[in-house]
Amino acid sequence: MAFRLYGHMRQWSLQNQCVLARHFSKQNHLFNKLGKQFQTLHKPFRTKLDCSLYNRRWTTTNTSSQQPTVRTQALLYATYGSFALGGFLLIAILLRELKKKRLQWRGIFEMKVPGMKRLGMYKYKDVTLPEFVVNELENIEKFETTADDIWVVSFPRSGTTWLQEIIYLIQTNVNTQRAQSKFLDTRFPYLEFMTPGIKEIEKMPSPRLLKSHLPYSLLPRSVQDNKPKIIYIARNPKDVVVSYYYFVRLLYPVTRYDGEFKDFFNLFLHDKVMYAPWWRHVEEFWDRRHDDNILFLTYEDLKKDTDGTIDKVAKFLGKTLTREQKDIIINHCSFENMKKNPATNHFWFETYGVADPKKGDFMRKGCVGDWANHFTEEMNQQINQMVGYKFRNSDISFAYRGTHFESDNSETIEQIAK
Ligand code: PPS
Repeated sequence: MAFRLYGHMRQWSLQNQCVLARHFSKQNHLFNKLGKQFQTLHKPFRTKLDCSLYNRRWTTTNTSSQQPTVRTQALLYATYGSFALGGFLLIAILLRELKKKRLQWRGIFEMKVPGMKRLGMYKYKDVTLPEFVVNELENIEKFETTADDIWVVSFPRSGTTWLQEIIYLIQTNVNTQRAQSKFLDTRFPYLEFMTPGIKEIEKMPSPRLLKSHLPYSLLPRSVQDNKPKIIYIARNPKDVVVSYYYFVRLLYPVTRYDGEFKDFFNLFLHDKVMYAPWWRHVEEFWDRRHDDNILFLTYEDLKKDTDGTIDKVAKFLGKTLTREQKDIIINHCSFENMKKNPATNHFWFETYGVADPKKGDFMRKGCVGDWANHFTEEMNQQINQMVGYKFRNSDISFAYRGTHFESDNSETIEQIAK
């Protein structure tokens, strides 16, 4: 486009101006008409617009001395504009390519995730990571954790928030007032997220409470050396994928994802959702469940036996709770209470434009087995096969309805959903 315009200019100076003027005259026939109307309608105004395209007739008969200047100027501006635009585009493309190459040297590869229109997704060490995590990878690797730190780690949508609130209360001598006075994300920050950011987290006093969705293999190197306490929470993959689907849609302003459930299900199955593969995430912690600094929990156990699971967590943290304290925790951390508590329900997502309130809530249903309302028989078989295959050498099992059982192939979805 820019070259064509420049060509027109060269033509202008070399050939008869009238030839070009005739060319414009044809193209601007409509402009001429409009110009005439404009002249009659806005006569007093016209004198001010001496250089306007509207108050000239671009015809072969017009030989006004100003005519070529106006046209030349217009063409010049258009040329400069095109060059500038082209230049910016070129620089943007070059910078993008450069960033891509730099990431590739570090083993980070950009991915195409169908439906994820806004959020950039990458593969690093076979893990799917969103752009905001990739930007922090170097700082994450270098982050110094201490033996006093307490971590909650999970694959997204596995009950992290629930467990975080329980741990916060256990650690603060069940101070519910303090818990209600600040957002959970401030009290118990998400390591790899932009806010508050690693620099701020580093300044927090010990013992720090930290949340991460990273698999064990991508946690900071210091985790292996300093062995902080890590409480891992896993959830059955069927409920994870349903909860995750609604979550990614909720974050529409960030993800621009509005695909159907079956499409998201396929992304999950093909390890294309953030922090996937799910099975590897779980396996890495399951294999370390006997380590002194690791406690492995499940969402389904926390749901079925909240009391007993709180005891386990307290014991792991070296705390003893009275019956009364436990009751306060159970009540404060019930689904209904956490859903209406602004410090835990992530309503700030909406305030900061991260979530689209029309698409639902962060705290959705909080139950075991909602997958049966979304899965087809085929999906159910696919997940069962995936779990069976990936964990073929493992003794792990998942509860899909609140009780553990090895396989639910024998029951139909309708039976399970009841
Ligand atoms: S996130 O975004 O990854 O941190 O989400 P996460 O907190 O891991 O998981 C969100 C799901 O946990 C449910 N939840 C609860 N269930 C029962 N009781 C309580 N108190 C509770 N708090 C959170 C939440 O509703 C999400 O599950 P779904 O199935 O979508 O409702």
